[in-house]
Amino acid sequence: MLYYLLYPLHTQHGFFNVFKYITFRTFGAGITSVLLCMLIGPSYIRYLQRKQMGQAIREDGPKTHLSKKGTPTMGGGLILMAIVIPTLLWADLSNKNIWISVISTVLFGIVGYLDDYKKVVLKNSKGLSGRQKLLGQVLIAGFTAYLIYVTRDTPPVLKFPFFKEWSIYLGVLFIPFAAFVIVGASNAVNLTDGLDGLAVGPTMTTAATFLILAYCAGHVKIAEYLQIPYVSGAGELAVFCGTIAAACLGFLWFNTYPAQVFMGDVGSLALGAALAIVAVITKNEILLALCGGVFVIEALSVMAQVASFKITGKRVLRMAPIHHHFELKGWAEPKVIVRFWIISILLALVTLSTLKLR
Ligand code: 57M
Repeated sequence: MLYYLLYPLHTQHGFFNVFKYITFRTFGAGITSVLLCMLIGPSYIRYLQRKQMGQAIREDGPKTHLSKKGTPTMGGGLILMAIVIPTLLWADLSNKNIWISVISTVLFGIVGYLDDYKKVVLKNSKGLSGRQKLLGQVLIAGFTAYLIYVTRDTPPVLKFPFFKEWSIYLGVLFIPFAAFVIVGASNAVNLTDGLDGLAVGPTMTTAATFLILAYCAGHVKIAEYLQIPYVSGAGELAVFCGTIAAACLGFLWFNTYPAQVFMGDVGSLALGAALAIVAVITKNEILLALCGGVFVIEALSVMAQVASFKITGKRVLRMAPIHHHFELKGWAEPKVIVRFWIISILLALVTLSTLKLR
């Protein structure tokens, strides 16, 4: 919005010319996100406490988690506010990628909210059934993938890092593939959100990495120089990624150990979807799996545990997802969290290195 209101003034006052630059608007949006979290956070948490939005803790989890009972959840509402408001304020609203990303992220947040509401307010510990949740995610992801497919101006191909000539032409199969990536990422972040700040860290590093990837993909000269696909209009997603990273940074102020608030499914489902949508639009689905490697490992640990238990009756881990396995090995919660963050930072650096190693 500010782009429309203030950029035209540059003819009278040269300063407003700065609103033309995506970099300036990305920083502006990011700072707005963090400020929103800091300013609204305390009252939002008090609101959740007043409304008794306390987390119920499962008995079969690590015993150290029992002390977390009653921690307010659904803090993801704060994250979504700190993503949507600054994006609408600072991004170029004529950009289709912005609308597809924001609307789909909010819709995923609504699915998560319904699950949280059923669990926390209606005291139905199961929340939405797995089938209901998955159906909602698949429908939203399928519609999002369809929109990206019909509005794209690049061929529907799967690109590979390191091998610039490699690509797989997907055609209309792009739609189910993209939907799978979005639903998979959403659930992977959801599974990862099981320790204080554990999901927020990798989301921040992934969003910051995709801020750079989106900016490069949307810049003709940089895309040509790096020999990556040029995706017109993708650069504006740097503003959106900036708000995701900044909103997570602001939320971490309250979610860091010992957490004053959990994000809830309203946050985790939305954040996973948001990252995946940016990856799909910028043709970086494989880099999403690399950069979001912690999310992938968490999801694979659950699949391995459930498969092994079903086939052999034995567990491969002391408990899945893998962050609980390390807790049961005796690692203190902050140690597990920070070590997973370190891995995410290393994966983000490797992801960025693929821009040159082609
Ligand atoms: C999402 N939710 C956390 C919080 C957060 C198939 C199976 C692997 C499913 C999985 C599951 O239920 N996953 C749901 C993870 C929960 O966090 C809430 O959920 C939101 C995110 N969706 O925002 O509202 C608990 O996580 C802890 N937490 C923190 N700090 C945070 O900042 O400490 C969350 C955020 C919270 C809190 O204790 O209550 C969760 O873990 O449920 N199930 C599991 O992950 C369970 N694993 C399991 O059953 N493993 C089995 C088989 C099925 C694989 C096995 O290993 O044999 C574990 N989770 C729990 N108890 N709570 C272990 C049992």
